[in-house]
Amino acid sequence: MSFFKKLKESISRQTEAVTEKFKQGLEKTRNSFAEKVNDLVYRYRKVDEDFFEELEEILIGADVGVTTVMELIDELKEEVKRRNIQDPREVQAVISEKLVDIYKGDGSFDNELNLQQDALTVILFVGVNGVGKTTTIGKLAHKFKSEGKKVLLAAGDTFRAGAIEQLEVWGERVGVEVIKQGSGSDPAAVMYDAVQAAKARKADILLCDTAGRLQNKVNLMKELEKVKRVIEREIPGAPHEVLLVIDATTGQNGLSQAKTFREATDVTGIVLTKLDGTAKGGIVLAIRNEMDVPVKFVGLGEKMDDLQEFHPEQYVYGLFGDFMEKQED
Ligand SMILES: Nc1nc2c(ncn2[C@@H]2O[C@H](COP(=O)(O)OP(=O)(O)OP(=O)(O)O)[C@@H](O)[C@H]2O)c(=O)[nH]1
Ligand SMILES: [Mg+2]
Repeated sequence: MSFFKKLKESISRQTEAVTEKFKQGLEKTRNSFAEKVNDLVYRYRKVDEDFFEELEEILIGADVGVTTVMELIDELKEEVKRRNIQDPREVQAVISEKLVDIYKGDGSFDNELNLQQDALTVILFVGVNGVGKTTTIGKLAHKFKSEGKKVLLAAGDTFRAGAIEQLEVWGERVGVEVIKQGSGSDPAAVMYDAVQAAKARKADILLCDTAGRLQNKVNLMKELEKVKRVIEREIPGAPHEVLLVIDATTGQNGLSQAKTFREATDVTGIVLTKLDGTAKGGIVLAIRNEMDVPVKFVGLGEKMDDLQEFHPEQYVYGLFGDFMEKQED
């Protein structure tokens, strides 16, 4: 079976609406990155060094990350040799295939959330200011609620003016309760309250917001540790997920922030927001490869249902699907 057929088969496990979301959200990246690859494979007559050099530039330009690009190019060269590919247009399918492979790695990678059965699941959101933590919490609350789960939000950002109110707006919009204290109060105390409330109300999910900025980075990391300890003490094994939120539009910069966070706390997954706002959506692959933490969700817009579970096949199809359909004709 061709890779394209396999790709279509695996995305057909999700609804058309999901496929459409990925396609729309990836429009900017598709228009630059995928379009350039397409142009490249039609422009060249044979698969030579120049071809690979240009491809390398395109990939780096899409923020795939130098290390990942080198690896990808090496594997592509090997594959081209092995399959004796002469026609550059045939390389496009191999590129798509390798992008999925790189993401999936040895297959041990899991984008599913660690949800507790018949018990409270606590999810902590961390990340620098403005990346989309609060918005992601609102979107996820909506998703869980529409699945019939009882959701509670914890207003752990007591530092930034307006942060508590922003979470409350989401709480109202979605119809879930927000546990809060006054601005400037101790976030660890807010978390303590929130965990007690979640237990008392028999909630299924507690989503905890945190500050993205404090006086300095050391304080921020210390505060996160403290918040985490309080949750752990109240519920052994919690937080069940620590999701690091990264803004895709900040590219390689976001990646280095992510590394700082990973060093300070045990990050269990990444939420990559604002993919819709960047032409450099290759950052997904750089994160996967350089962080070794799965991207669990991607933000593909500002609306409530614009947060999607990340599927590498949907991603690659969203980028190259149209071009591949044309080639198949
Ligand atoms: N286009 C787009 N915008 C997004 C997405 N996710 C979040 N945003 C926007 O990003 C901006 C910042 O989002 P917040 O949720 O306030 O970010 P935050 O991390 O909580 O920021 P702080 O509270 O300051 O630390 C808002 O205007 C959101 O609407 C996304 O996936 N796509
Ligand atoms: Mg916030």
